[in-house]
Amino acid sequence: LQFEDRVRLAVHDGLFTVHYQPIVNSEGTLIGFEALLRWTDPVLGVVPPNAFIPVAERCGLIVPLGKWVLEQACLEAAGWQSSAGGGVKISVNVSPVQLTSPDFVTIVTETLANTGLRPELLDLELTESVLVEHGGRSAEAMQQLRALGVRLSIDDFGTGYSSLSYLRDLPVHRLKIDRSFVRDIVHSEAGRALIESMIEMGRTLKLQVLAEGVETAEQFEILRAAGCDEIQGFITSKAIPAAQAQGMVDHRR
Ligand code: G
Ligand code: G
Ligand code: MN
Ligand code: NA
Repeated sequence: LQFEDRVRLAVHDGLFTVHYQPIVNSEGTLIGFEALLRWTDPVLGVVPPNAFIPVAERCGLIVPLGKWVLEQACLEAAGWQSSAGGGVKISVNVSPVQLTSPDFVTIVTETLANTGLRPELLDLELTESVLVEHGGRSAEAMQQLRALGVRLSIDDFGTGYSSLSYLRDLPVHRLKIDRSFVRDIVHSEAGRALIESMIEMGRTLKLQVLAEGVETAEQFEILRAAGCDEIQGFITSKAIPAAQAQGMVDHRR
């Protein structure tokens, strides 16, 4: 079987699950989760998203798969609101193929209606690559999503090859600074200066700023002191199954 056919089969057989990685504020309080696809195949074993997402994008399967992730994540997040007294956000990755597919905005609208999730609790993560040419369908979809009240984040911020002009022209709410910028902030002065400048830029533009891949207390403290709003990484937890995420919400203080 070709890899592409394995992906098709896995979608058909319901072998995908959604896991949730916690996001905390600078005080360490849980404020949301990022939904991350997981695939454990009986033949291939655990297949990482970096292996199957590009294939799913190429063969178009990312559209139904992404729709399913969105539905699962919104359903889970709607459940968190009743137990947490509201306010736990959900972030969902959206590939450029999905964003520019003709009925994406309709799918988001219907998913919110069907699950009862408040739009401002849904955050869609877009990569900079989607904004390279920011006329066109991407920009139009982003404006429509903004009108719905949904939040938009730039994922892997700093790694794309796009110009920064989209930060002025498009309705972005949050920057998720790529983990490659976090790795060396404790030991490299230049690394620290760079991430502090990125945080400062975000704040100046009145965007929320999140740092990804935070693994140590020293990194957390540097980011907090620099004014970073939100933290995501192994320091809190890797992505966990839905039942465990629900448990974290239930014990939230
Ligand atoms: O933890 P991790 O290995 O899950 O994620 C690897 C990459 O796969 C990340 O870049 C992440 O954005 C991407 N990814 C994970 N889940 C999804 C998903 O549901 N949709 C899309 N488009 N990308 C995803
Ligand atoms: O690209 P995106 O940010 O959507 O995907 C998140 C990816 O980063 C996932 O593969 C996830 O497992 C991984 N990840 C999350 N937290 C950490 C961390 O603290 N350290 C490292 N090395 N990877 C992380
Ligand atoms: Mn992401
Ligand atoms: Na990232």
